[in-house]
Amino acid sequence: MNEIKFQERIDAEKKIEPKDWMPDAYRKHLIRQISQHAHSEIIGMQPEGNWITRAPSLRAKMILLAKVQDEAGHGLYLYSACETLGISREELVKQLHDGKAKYSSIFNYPTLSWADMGAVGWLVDGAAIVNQVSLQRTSYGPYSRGMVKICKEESFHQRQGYEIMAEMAKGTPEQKAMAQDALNRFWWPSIMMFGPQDSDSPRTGNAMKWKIKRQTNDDLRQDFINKTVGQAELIGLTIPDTDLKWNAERGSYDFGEMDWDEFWSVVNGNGPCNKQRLAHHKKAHDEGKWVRDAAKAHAKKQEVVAN
Ligand code: BYC
Repeated sequence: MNEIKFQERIDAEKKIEPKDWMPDAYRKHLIRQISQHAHSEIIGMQPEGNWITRAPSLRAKMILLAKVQDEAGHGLYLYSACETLGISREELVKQLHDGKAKYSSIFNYPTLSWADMGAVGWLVDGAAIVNQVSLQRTSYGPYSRGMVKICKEESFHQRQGYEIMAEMAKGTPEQKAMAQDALNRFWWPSIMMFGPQDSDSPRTGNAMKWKIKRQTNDDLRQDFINKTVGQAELIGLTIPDTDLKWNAERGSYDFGEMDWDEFWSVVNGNGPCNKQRLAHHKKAHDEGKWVRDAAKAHAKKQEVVAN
């Protein structure tokens, strides 16, 4: 009975709130997805943090710093949204460290040049926006509201990345070559961010039924490609896909086959930087223990004073 009423609410486009009844599988599905999303934001600070000290101007450095801080904020909104489902932050971090929780495959690729800051902002944030604009309409209230705030900041992130690429593309031949090289390395991993093809996506069925996801992985990937091809053309860069071609009948670009072996290898912990990313997170977490202890002691003291 509960289950039928729950589905009726979803079908009527009503949001599910933390105290509402929900099937256990819905709760678990959300904890998995929202925590993966939160971990992505936090681990995603590493490839960009790598370039803060080497930004080519004070302006570029301030913008990059602000962007990386925004990612931390997004992680915190998402951890908070996830905690409303009855799991603690400690447990979520433990799941990440134990390899039980995933984060986006894209952050396991290295950032080798300043142009990569452009590619990350333009393509990675660009892909994230396409996914997250769709998730603004997700059925779980706290996740949906978090997405609204996050999307506003992501559009600034995407533009700062595109600005870097546009500047480099019209710079010296060496700068243009760096921009093209960054696009070559980040293109395929960026379109893999949308996950496996619908036919290989075990989670999509329930996610669509419960309106957690509003569009499938393939639909979102296609939207992103359609939006991005023209942006590359405008700044004179070439998308590294010889099969990319406008299909007038579909009103969409046809594109080449992704390397799914590479995708699953990165998802399963064997990408170029998986071990390094996790080791860095563990180290930072251990080094921050004194801050958590101090905050807890302070909260306890306030409680004693209040009583
Ligand atoms: N990477 O059935 P599927 C940012 C896993 S950060 C890793 O399609 P689902 C930014 C998937 O988890 C924002 N794993 O699953 C930060 C599942 O494994 P489990 C990044 C992936 O959930 C700093 C299995 O494969 N955005 O913007 O329906 C700087 C089967 O997949 C991936 C998010 O995190 C992947 N790419 O759909 C710059 C988005 N793809 O859990 C920028 C939030 C699939 O069953 N997440 N897997 O063991 C989502 O929207 C969805 O979870 C996905 C996958 C579309 C990723």
